[in-house]
Amino acid sequence: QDLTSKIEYYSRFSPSPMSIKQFLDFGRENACEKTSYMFLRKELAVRGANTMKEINLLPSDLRMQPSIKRVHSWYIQSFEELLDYEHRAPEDSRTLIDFLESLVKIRNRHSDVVPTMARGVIEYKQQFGFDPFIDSNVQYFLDRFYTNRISFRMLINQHTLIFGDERTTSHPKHIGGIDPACNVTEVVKDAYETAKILCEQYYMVAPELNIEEYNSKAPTKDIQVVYVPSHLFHMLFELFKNSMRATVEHHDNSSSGLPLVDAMVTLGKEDLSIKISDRGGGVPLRKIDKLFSYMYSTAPTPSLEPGSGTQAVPLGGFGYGLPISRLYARYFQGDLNLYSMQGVGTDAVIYLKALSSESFERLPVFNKSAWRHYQTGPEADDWSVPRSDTNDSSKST
Ligand code: W6P
Repeated sequence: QDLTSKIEYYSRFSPSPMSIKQFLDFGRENACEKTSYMFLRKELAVRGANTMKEINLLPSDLRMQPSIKRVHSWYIQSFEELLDYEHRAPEDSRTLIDFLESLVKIRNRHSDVVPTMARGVIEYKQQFGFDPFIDSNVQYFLDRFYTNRISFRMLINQHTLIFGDERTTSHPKHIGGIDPACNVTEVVKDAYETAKILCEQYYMVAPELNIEEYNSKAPTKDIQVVYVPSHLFHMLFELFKNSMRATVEHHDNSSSGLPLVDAMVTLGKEDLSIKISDRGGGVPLRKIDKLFSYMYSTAPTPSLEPGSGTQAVPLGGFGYGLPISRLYARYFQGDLNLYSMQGVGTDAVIYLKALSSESFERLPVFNKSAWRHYQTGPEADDWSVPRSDTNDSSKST
C-alpha cells in the first residue's frame, strides 16, 4: 500500500497524551516490553503522520527550501521504518530487539532537526525577506512541530532506557528519563554551574548565584517534583546563559563587581515555580515577543558560516533556546514567562505542575482548526495602529 494513504490513515487518529504518572506506571513494577511495543508502533506512527500533514500545509516557498525538504525526508524514512512493524508480532523474539534498534536509529536520524529547520528559515529569509504572514505561520508550525519532536523523543527515550542496554548504566532511581524525586534546587545549581563555565570562558567573569527556597507544603523539606531532569536542566541552562550575558554586558566596569543572579524556587498546592532574576538592564516590552520568535531570532547568517565552528559560541545567542525552553515547560502543562523592567533587569519564571497526575503531555492535534491556521495566518488587526508621521506622507504610498 502506498505511503500517502498510510499517512492519511494514521493522521486521522489523535495522539494519546500520557501523564508523567502514566509514564511511571508504564516503567515501574511489571514493565512490559510487549505492551510498550504495541503502544509505540501505533502512537509513533500517529504522531509522525500528524506532523507530516502539517509540513504539507506550509507555504510552498518555505516547504521547498532544501533544508526543510531534507527534514521532511527524514520523517518519511522514519515513518516507513515504523510501518515495517505493523504486522510483526510481539511474541517473535526478534521483533522487540529489532524495534529497539529501529528506535535508536530513528532518534539519531532526527538529532539535527532543530538546526536544519533553522537553516531552512534562513534560506527562506535570504530569498524572500521577512514577511509577517510567514512569520506567524512559522511560529505556529514550529511550536507544534518541536512539541511533537519533544514528545517523540520522550516516548523513544522511555522505551530504550527501560528496555534497552542503557538500562544498567542509567540512574538507578530514575524511571527512564523521569526522576520520581527530582530535587529542583540541585538542578538549578547544576544548570548555573554549567552556564557559569561558558560565561567565564567567554567573558572571563560570571555573576554569582543566590538561591532561596519556599516550600509552602512542608517548609523544612527540600522541594521535589516528579519530572524529567533533562528538560528542567535545558530550560534553566538557557535562562542562566541569558541572565549572565545580560549581567556581564550591562556592567562592563568589572571593578565594582557584578550584581548577583537570584533564583527562587517555590512550591504551592498546584504550582512549582522557579524564578531567575537578573540585573542585566532589561529588555523593552516591545522586544519580549521577539525573543520567542523563530523567524526573528534566526539572524541573517550567524553561526552557520563555515569556519566559525571553532570560535567561542556567544553566550545565549538568542537562538532557538528560549522558544524551545518554553515548549519544554508547556509540554507537561507548565509555562515559561519573561517579565522585564527596562533599565534594570529581567525576571524569568518557569511554572511546573506540582502534581504528576496533572502533568500530562500537551500535544498538537492535526484537525480542521489547525488546518484553518495555515490558510488565514494572523488575524486582520482590529486595534488602531499609530499613524505614521503626516509630515512624512511623501514616503507612504
Ligand atoms: C535579559 C534578556 C533575557 C532573556 C531570558 C532570560 C533572562 C534575560 N535577561 O536581559
